[in-house]
Amino acid sequence: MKVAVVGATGLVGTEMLKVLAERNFPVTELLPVASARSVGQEIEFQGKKYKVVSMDDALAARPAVAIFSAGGAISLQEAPRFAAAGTVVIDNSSAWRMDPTKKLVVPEINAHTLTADDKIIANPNCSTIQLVVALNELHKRYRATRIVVSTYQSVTGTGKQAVDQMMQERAGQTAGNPAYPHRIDLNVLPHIDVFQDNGYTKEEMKMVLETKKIFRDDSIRLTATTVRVPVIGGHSEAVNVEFAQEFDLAEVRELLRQTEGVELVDDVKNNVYPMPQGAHGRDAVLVGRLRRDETQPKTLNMWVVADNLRKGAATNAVQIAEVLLEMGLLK
Ligand code: 2RA
Repeated sequence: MKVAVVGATGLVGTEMLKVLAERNFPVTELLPVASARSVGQEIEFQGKKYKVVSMDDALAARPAVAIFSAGGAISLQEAPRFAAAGTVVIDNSSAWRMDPTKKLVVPEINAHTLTADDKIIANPNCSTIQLVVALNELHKRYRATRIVVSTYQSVTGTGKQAVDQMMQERAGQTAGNPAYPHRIDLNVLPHIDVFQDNGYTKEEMKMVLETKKIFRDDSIRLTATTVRVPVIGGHSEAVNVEFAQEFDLAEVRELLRQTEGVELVDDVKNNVYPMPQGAHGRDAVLVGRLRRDETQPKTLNMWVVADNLRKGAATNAVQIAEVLLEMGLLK
């Protein structure tokens, strides 16, 4: 199967290639697409060398599926061209996520809604994916009514420029080409993406809007504070969730053990809890620090960690492609 990866040389694109290979997705011909300056650059995939190609050359090759991670502007311009040519596009940018005609898919939750009509499919934001995977079975059983999330997001969510800034600062240098308006090493920034008129950032509003769309429940009240921290390996989230129904903590644990994509990591007596270093390079969403919110009934606190480049982006996108393949929707 011809597969295009648009943004193939970025942090997420590189992870997409890794995940496609790891999961033995049936790629017979890879079309790595990147910016004009990268065309001709060689990359290796499954022991074969491929040259980076232009967007037009990838389009002309008529791939069965194109996985995009190249920013919203490129997705808005190019995804419809691929779709019109018969390619199914899975897009990791925010361009299509809130489009009412496009599906926003986390396979463990709503892959069953996919049909042959879905030619552009949106991959949710990384911080949303790990939240809804962790909440999925709990929401079905107790119905989440209000969610308060504080995130601690890895610099890898911004990209290579941010990782370079952190490492240069860590080495005692002044960052040559900083990604952030402030120092990130030994610091935290309560600022991810741009500020909106309501005082929230776009990252925070993504969690609000995407969670409602994925759970198909506009009544869920969610408020978020998203924070950049000098970490690699994954995003962490402190989640306070109020349910419509009272819960039993032992049952919550069992439901989490049964939740697809979740790994319960919760034994505080032995200092066992989720951490980015435990999530790095893996696809599981780690959940721990389970405890009641003792200030009000029907409310649970938990700590959720996942590798934002993997389940938060690349693996979720490849899992969508796998579902499409299983459903016979990729030609
Ligand atoms: C971030 N979730 O962490 C956003 C996009 N990857 O920067």
